[in-house]
Amino acid sequence: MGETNRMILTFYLLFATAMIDVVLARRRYYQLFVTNEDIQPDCIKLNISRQSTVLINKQFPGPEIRATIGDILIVNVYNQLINNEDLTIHFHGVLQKQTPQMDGVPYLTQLPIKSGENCSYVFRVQRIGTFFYHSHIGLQSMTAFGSLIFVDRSNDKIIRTRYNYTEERTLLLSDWWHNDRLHLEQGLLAVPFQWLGEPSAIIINGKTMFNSSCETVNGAGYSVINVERGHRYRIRVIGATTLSTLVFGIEKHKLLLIEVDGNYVEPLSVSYLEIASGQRYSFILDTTNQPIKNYYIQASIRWRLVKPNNGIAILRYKSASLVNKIFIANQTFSLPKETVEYLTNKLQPLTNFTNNYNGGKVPRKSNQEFVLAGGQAAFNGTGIQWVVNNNSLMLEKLSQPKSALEDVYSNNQLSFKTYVIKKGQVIDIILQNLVGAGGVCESHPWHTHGHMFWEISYGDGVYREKDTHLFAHPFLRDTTMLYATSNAYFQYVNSTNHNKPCGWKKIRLIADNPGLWFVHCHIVPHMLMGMSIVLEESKKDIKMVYIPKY
Ligand SMILES: [Cu+2]
Repeated sequence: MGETNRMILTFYLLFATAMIDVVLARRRYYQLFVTNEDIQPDCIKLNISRQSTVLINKQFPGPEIRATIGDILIVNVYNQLINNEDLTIHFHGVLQKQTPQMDGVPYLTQLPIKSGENCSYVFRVQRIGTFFYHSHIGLQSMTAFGSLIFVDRSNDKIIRTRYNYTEERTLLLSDWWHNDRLHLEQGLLAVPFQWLGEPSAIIINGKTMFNSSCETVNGAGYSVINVERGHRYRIRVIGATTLSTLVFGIEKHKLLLIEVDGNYVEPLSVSYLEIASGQRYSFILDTTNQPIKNYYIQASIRWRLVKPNNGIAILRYKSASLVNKIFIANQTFSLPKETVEYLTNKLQPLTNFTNNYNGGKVPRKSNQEFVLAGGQAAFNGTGIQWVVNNNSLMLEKLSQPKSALEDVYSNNQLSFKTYVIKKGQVIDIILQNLVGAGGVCESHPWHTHGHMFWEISYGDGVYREKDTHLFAHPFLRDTTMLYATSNAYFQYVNSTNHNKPCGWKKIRLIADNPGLWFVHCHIVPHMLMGMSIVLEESKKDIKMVYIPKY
């Protein structure tokens, strides 16, 4: 057989194998109806119209989506919003290999779903772990989100056996404002912009009580997590906040941390978690030696000056008396203050775990390195914006007739700057934290679409290559906190470091996923005000595989 013929045959065989694979894979269908609803998640009835709150299937949080590795996931999304609002759904942490068009970023990977229209997101489930889906338009994700759990029989059995847990629970943490969401959104995009202010409440699984003027007996206004003494539980915690970075703890309980952003790590016993927007964790909760009672579950804001302290849920042991405790906001057990570099360099990947990305190996060197310096800048005509390398990228204002992904695919010029990375290369990105317009440093949770990355180094002030000290055991995640390391946010104004850069973090990734990938601060107002860039990866190798729905 000639070389060419053999290549053609190989191609067809590969193609045929892929097709059989797609045909045989199990399909899992979900329908998401997105509507405007009036809700009072923190028990406070307001004298304003809350019709602009966006819910999925009239639930808060939205329904859980759960699938197994290898499944084809089909999520049909119906935009039934009033006010002519656009919609897209992003599957946070899903790498979308070969399906970059399913990433749900408006004008970048798709045109928004218009009011009255619908769209099917179809992709293959490629990795296990804790994820979530959320709207990627405006501030809709304040309430339009839900958990996304991917499992795999053999790997989950290993984990389940190792930690001997029987059941799972999921906690979604979010924040809530006593203002109209659309009004807040318009303020952020106005010239000059109007900041949305601090949230009124921290919400756990769709509930809390703003203050103790609500019903306090039996914890009627709080989410209740039911457990039984003598068991071990896997608790998945999802940071679905719009703005807030939270510390999270359970009264009188230790948390055995086992998963970070969809990657298993060597277990670490902690007394609390810090969860920024976009981050996820799993921990094991052991109820063996605890008195049968009701316990506080608490989430509190850190890294902001004003901190509503009302993020409460209840861990209720089976047979615990319903009236043995009156839960009152602001009187819960105390969680630690701000901790710089909370888990940085303190975890390592779970060893001998077959499902590890890149065989569990961290590339020892990079081929390309660039700095993303995030801060604020004032522009003529638009006033102060959030920027990366002095450029403010606001995707929703692009309003182009085609998605950028389609443009790149057809070799058209893009209307915005991208960061080009090449196939197979190892890329180092330095996230440099710059002082904001008010002279203060803030913390920013940076998220990469299409990629996980290793955190490999960090430091104070301005990044200098000679300051790089590679971590011994880098672990993978997809959302990392860029801390205000020179001085905490709340001390900065009075410090001698005033107006100096606030620290940096270096991350490493492998360019193994051709596409256009959004990289941004996951604080939604910062993202909307431009704190984002686009990775243009291996343009010539971009594939947009359309998987049949049936
Ligand atoms: Cu930010």
